[in-house]
Amino acid sequence: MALITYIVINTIIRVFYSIPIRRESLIHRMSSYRPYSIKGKVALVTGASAGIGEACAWRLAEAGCNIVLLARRADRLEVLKKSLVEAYDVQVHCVVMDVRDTNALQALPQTLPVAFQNIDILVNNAGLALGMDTTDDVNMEDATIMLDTNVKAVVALTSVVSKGMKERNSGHIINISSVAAHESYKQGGVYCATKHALDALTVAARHDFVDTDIRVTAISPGAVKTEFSVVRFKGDEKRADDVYAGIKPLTAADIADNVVYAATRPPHVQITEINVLATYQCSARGLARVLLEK
Ligand code: 8X3
Repeated sequence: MALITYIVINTIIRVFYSIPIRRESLIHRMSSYRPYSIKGKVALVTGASAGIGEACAWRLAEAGCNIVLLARRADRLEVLKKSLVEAYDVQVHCVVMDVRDTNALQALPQTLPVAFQNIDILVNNAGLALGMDTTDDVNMEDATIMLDTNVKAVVALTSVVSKGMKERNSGHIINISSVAAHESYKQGGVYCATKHALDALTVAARHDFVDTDIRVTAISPGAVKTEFSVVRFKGDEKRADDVYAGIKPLTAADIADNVVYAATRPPHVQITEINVLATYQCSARGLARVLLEK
């Protein structure tokens, strides 16, 4: 009896003390997981003069990337370039271009300074929504701008940049997509169609590059407060603000964080997609205006 009691107590003591020891060693082993360094890589960001693009430029520069900033607004790009160089001592090159200029886009890599020609990380961020039209009343001018910016430009730039990536057998294509890539909503037909197309392009690229070291990622955010809604509602700030009323929307920095996360996973890890919504959001139009009542 005494022997049995001894064995039971002994076993309990051993189990009790071994749990924390095993936990500690597990924590130690898990904390040795290292993100992939992208220091010295060349990252090209489209739509870099504001919002998500600008936030991506900051975070990628912070991670040590040399950056190609591409956008239409030269003055904003120059200010951003100066700030990035001062803050992180990286190389930055500005390209003032409208991504709807397909010829200029396709000629881009060769026209860059040599140090920037081998693009390692392509962030296809430039994109917009214009208006909220019903199917029977579409503004074709707006529709064409959305299709050209959100789809055609991505096709053209990704094609020419990925050619170099394939030759070097390395690179990462990161497409800034949207919750609208996965669900369509009232008065959003064309915008949702462009983001569905971007999803198709993202998936197809992964198929095309499956036997290479190239990674392809889509980041699909919901309600992010940037110039997006002001542009969609053509300068109507009140309508734009109403989109985010009563919730705490995502910020450009939140999405840039997703981009950096995907880019800094070890080379054998391919983040296919990050779907991110605001906390009081469950779908594109499923927003609980919880903070309005507080
Ligand atoms: C932006 C999100 O819901 O306005 O891509 O389409 S939504």
